[in-house]
Amino acid sequence: KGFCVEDTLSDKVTHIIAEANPAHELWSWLHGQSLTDPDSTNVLDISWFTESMEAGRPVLVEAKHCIQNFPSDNKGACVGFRRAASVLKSLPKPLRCLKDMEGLPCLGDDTKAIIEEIYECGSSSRVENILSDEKYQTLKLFTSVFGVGPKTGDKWYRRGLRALEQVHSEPSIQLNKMQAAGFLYYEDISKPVSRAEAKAVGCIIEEVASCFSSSVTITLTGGFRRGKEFGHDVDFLLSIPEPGKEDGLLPAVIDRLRKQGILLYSDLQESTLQQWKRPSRCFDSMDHFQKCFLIVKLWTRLVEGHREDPSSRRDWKAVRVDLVVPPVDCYAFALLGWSGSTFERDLRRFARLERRMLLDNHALYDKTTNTFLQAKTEEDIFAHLGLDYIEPWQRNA
Ligand code: DCT
Ligand code: MG
Repeated sequence: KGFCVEDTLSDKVTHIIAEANPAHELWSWLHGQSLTDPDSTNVLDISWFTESMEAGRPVLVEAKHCIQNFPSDNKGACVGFRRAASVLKSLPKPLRCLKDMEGLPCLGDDTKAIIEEIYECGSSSRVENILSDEKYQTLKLFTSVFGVGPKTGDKWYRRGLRALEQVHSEPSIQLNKMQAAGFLYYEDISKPVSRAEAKAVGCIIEEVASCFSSSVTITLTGGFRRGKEFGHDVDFLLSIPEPGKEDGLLPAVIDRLRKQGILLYSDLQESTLQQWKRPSRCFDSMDHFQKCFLIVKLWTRLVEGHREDPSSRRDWKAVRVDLVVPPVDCYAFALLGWSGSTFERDLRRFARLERRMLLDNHALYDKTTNTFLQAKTEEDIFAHLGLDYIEPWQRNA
């Protein structure tokens, strides 16, 4: 949403999940690297998680976090703090006193000063200043609307607008269709979606998709597949075994949801797979599958464990839903990509740097043999990469 500075990690660095029994290969690779930041002469201190590994502690450490916290003078305070926060989050238990900071990697002087202040005064003045900064607050508010990115948020801020009501009542502002839906259903879609709600949405999508073809399968992806209990939306992959038959699926799903009176917003994006393959296939962080971004009306009575709330004005909730339809030969790659989180990006980097392979949401290409490697399952992809399989719940970065 624009508050995150894009990762500028060294290309030398990849993702590792170190548990009691880690992915040893990644681990050894990490050790074999010269962990020097390209922008400075600092050398990353990995002694802290080496110790954890050697002690065989079941510490879920993401080496990425440690590396991201690698101090560097010119990457800005934002990245430094984000990295420090990641290290703190990856600790098996919270810091109890200042002494617990000792030996932790990548906590720079600025971060340490903030932690010290929090221990001494209960809060950090620097953090409080940012949180109460008007521009920060306004951009956070504006970009919380579906369809509003940092650029639009900043434009509205520079025009002197500070509240959503002001934007809404400003006659010169033309909201696009997405932003209009974002405002209309703001209250609902800014609330987290629960797993029970995701399940109820899954039943609806399954039912409407099966009207198109009984062979459609739907798979819950995104954060829920990684075991999260709440998300900001619900992501599904839809798949049809017969190649070529997927084209009409999403229009049919959208049409049926509309006829049922539960389609509040839809944005269908046709597949650009064919055009993009010509004249040459390139590897891309965007995918080219047919997909749609929806807001659906979910009747609360359909949600398992739902209790009637007499004070509630409505018996439904607007929920954001993303549906993606990859062709069957891309299914495993799409599943890996859409299961997130940033794990996929690190896996791509590992593939490229360590295996001379290119990975994206569509395919895996081996540059050494100049061949596309087929995969029916995510396990096949990990096997091609020579890695132990990493379960979705272990991919929460
Ligand atoms: N993704 C992708 N290509 C896109 C959009 C998303 O590969 N064009 C991946 C990244 C994560 C995953 O799909 C789902 O996206 P989100 O719903 O944004 O992330 P999430 O992990 O499901 O987060 P949340 O729980 O908040 O929904
Ligand atoms: Mg999601």
